[in-house]
Amino acid sequence: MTKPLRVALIGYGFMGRTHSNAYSQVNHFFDVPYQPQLKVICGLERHVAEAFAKRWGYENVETDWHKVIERDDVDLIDICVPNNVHAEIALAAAKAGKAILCEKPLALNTAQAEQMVAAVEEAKIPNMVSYNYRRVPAVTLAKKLLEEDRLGRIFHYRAQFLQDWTISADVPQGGMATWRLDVKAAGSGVTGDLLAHCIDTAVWLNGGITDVCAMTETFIKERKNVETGKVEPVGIDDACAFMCHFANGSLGLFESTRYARGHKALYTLELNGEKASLRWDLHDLHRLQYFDHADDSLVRGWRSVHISDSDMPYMKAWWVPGLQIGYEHTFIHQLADFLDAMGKGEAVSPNFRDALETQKVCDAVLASAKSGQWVDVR
Ligand code: SOE
Repeated sequence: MTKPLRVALIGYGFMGRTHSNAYSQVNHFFDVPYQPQLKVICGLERHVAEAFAKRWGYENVETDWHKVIERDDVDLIDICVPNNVHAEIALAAAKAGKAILCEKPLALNTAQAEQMVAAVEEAKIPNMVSYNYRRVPAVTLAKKLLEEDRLGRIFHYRAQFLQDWTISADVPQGGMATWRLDVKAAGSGVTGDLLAHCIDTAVWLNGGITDVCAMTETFIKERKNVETGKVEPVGIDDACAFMCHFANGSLGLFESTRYARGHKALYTLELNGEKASLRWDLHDLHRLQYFDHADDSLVRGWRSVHISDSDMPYMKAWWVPGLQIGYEHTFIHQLADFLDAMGKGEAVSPNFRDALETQKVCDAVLASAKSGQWVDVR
């Protein structure tokens, strides 16, 4: 028996679409205890929200998120708006006792994230943050291999997230499509937007990060702001690289940029252990590269494991062996796990508290880039 879960989605951009798709699909593929009901879509522009409601099947349209929180026909608030509004909405939703799914990064900074964690924990409401790449089956498989200690002692963790969409100085900042370039809306540049994904996955796979040493660069110093119409200084980091220590003694190297011509969303990660190594690449997301030193030396080499058989994480729910899935499925997996945990009254990961750890690393990275010193992650 599934119970209805009345959903209010705040934000009708790119993430609003990925989440809406997940609500529509989850019960077709997963036996979860809830059936999402698309109750309300909320966005600033009524005509856009109305078109979105029509396309995805939302019953109601609101333009003021405060009204959404006040509604008693809503159980879950899904926050898909720019980062600077996450905290305000989450605090109000927690006060109203609603479950919350929040897009990443959780907040603009650690202080805000701490307040948000306190609010959801005090209200005892189900909460989750959308670090979706954990739920790529190949990445979940990497976690399983690490839990089985197949890699042995870990020496190195390496991750990159490379894009190239802001190279032109004509790309503006601010507004619906380019708020990620406006420091007031985003909080930071690639550190909060892209490295946050890498950090979330890294901490999940390899444990906590203790200290960091970073550099950032803003290649284009001024851009037109869509909202004010004026050319304004750019406050975000266009690129960031950092090295770090993990609590398990391994060394980490992370790099992210929106200036890597030719790379659109190239998230790669690699772990090198005493017994084995593994490597994953978002452009080939259904494969996990695996090297096992215990293999017969005559045929030893990197294996490219195609993740499609039903014994692979999440794959039992999908098609038949050999047929792969993609990016949008990670949001469906995330929702399935959230609903499942909610039904059992259990916490899901990454929840607000997990995302606070990522926020702390991001803050330490930005502080280190500013000071030029190693910074402890507090
Ligand atoms: C930015 O371009 C972006 O859309 C991020 O905001 C997402 O989190 C990332 O998954 C893809 O790139």
